[in-house]
Amino acid sequence: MALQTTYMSSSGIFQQIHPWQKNALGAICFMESSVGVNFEESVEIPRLQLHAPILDGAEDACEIWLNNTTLASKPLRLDSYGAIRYRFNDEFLFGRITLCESESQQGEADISPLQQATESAYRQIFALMNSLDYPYAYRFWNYMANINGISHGLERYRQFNVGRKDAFLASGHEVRDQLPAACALGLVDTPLNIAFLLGRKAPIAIENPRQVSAYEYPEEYGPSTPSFSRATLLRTETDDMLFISGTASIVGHQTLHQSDVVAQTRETLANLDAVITEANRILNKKQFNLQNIFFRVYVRHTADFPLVRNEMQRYIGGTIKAVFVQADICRQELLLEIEATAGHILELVCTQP
Ligand code: 3EB
Repeated sequence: MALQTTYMSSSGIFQQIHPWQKNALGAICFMESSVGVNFEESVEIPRLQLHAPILDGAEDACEIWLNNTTLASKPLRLDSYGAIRYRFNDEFLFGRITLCESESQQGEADISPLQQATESAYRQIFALMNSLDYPYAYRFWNYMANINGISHGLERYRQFNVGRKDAFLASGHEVRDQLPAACALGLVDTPLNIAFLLGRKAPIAIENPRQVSAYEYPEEYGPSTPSFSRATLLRTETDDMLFISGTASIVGHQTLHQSDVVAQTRETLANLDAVITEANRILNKKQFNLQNIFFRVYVRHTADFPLVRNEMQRYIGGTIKAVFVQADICRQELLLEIEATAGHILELVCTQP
């Protein structure tokens, strides 16, 4: 068994000495408020701590990435590199980097702080990949403040795209058909926060036949195209893991169903279905479907949450495995974005000690 992911509450994480902790590569935690939570690094796993309301009532939700091969082999190691904290073994590395936008000001004055911070963050990540010999990035999670805001004559998401692309180009990673999966969301009042998953086995990059590849978007979406693929598929000896990028109501390169959150939900699910079908075609078996993948749903307007959930329920049927959080989406007209992981999802790891 290679990678596994699970969800638990942060109180579960902070309870001491859970056996799963020694297999945890890292965590991405969403929480409404930080009050009452002990943020001390009592748990030695790299953790992205994101301020975002959970829409189904929970106080917080942490996605934990586990590597269970380590049960039988060497323990995971924790280390840092520049502003990166990471945990790793011989197969996988999970890292996170947090940069304030004012921290990287040495550059030219006409380059925005967000663009500079983004380029700096990605350059550090690529340098780490080089120095530790993890040649492949499977997945990036990107969170920034005020993603639709405009400064320096450019929307902030587009500034992010310029900084990211420049770092990809500088390090030789801007290769079509070999880009990692990703998502990019806006949160209230956050520094630039990036988590990533690296490895030593090449993934297969997957595109969506219904969509223009993001790295080929026309210039109307900004001066630099977004450096990501629609999904990455990781085949190991024991199983296959699918990392699906943030997916939205985009067909071709155009946003569809402005102001209609139900129709956007349906279109997004059709896109997810198309990506899954593409993965199954490459695997030559019906491995993945909408019922056996785990979703994280980012909803722009809190009030839309019941409409999104109902439409997902209607479209997919059965029990859907999803966490819903409030976040801003990278195009002003987009009302939701859904990312997904398929492979080995643990239903529950956390039990009372
Ligand atoms: C889109 O399809 C919607 O910039 O990393 C989705 C996933 C989106 C990842 C990124 C952006 C990103 O263009 C937005």
